[in-house]
Amino acid sequence: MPNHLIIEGPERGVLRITLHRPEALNALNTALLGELAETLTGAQDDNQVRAVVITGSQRAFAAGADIKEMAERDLVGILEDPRQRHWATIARFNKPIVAAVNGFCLGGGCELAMHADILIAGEDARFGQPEINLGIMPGAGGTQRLVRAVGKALATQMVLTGEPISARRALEAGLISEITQPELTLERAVAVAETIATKAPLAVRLAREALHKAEDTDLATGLRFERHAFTLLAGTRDREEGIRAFQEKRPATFSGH
Ligand code: DAK
Repeated sequence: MPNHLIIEGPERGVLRITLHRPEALNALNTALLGELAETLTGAQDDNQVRAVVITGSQRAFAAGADIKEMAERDLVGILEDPRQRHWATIARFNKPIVAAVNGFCLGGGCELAMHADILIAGEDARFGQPEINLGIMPGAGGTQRLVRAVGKALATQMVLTGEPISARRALEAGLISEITQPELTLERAVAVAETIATKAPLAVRLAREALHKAEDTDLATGLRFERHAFTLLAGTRDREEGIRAFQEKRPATFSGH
């Protein structure tokens, strides 16, 4: 049983994971990250889970890595840090993640949010990479994913000054896709995840992989991947079902085959 997460569902194809370390603004200690990695590993093998929502509290999505825990690690401790393995597991998760972000979303918290496929934030959310204030730098993808999400100019300003940006700025820059009233963020994220959960799982999986390719390959390679993935889907029963349902003017029921 996880101690630092609240797990609900899956309901209507959506598993909800709430980060729950209120005493530390959901700072990501090793135990929490391990529980998250384990939960996602289980969700990957569970056909009932078609999408995941990760959220925190109204006050904080997560205020970063646990600084108190980090203080105890020397260079060798960091080299052998089990958190790296947990981050790698989270990054490999192969179903869509929607992040519902309110309040502080800082450091490792911002990096975790950037592992999501879709970010929805309350108007009070603050995104930042304040590691520089501690004499360190982002270590879970913050320099790489942030540049891809908001562009080099804003990412550089955020990483080198440590100053956070507002949800409005994050929306303009492309880090998040929607802003909501803070009390509606989770509801909206769940609704988006439920919509995705009604789609053909194999199409979702391959479309997601193709979208990821756009971030780390050249255009020709990405287009080739898209073409192969598109062709693969021609062999699925869900494609037949989707097209037949359209012709018969009824909603499609996808099976994942
Ligand atoms: N770690 C541990 N405890 C934290 C915390 C954190 N990141 N953030 C907040 N807390 C704790 C506070 O210590 C306080 O607990 P008590 O002292 O009362 O016991 C409680 O949460 C409430 O915080 P505050 O009293 O400070 O609340 P305020 O509203 O006044 O301020 C704040 C909120 C978010 C502005 C402030 O707490 C703050 O600046 N927090 C630190 C934010 C930060 O610097 N985050 C970056 C951490 S470094 C890596 C992967 C990832 C990383 C590195 C390597 N590898 C895989 C290699 C990531 C690094 C980081 O994220």
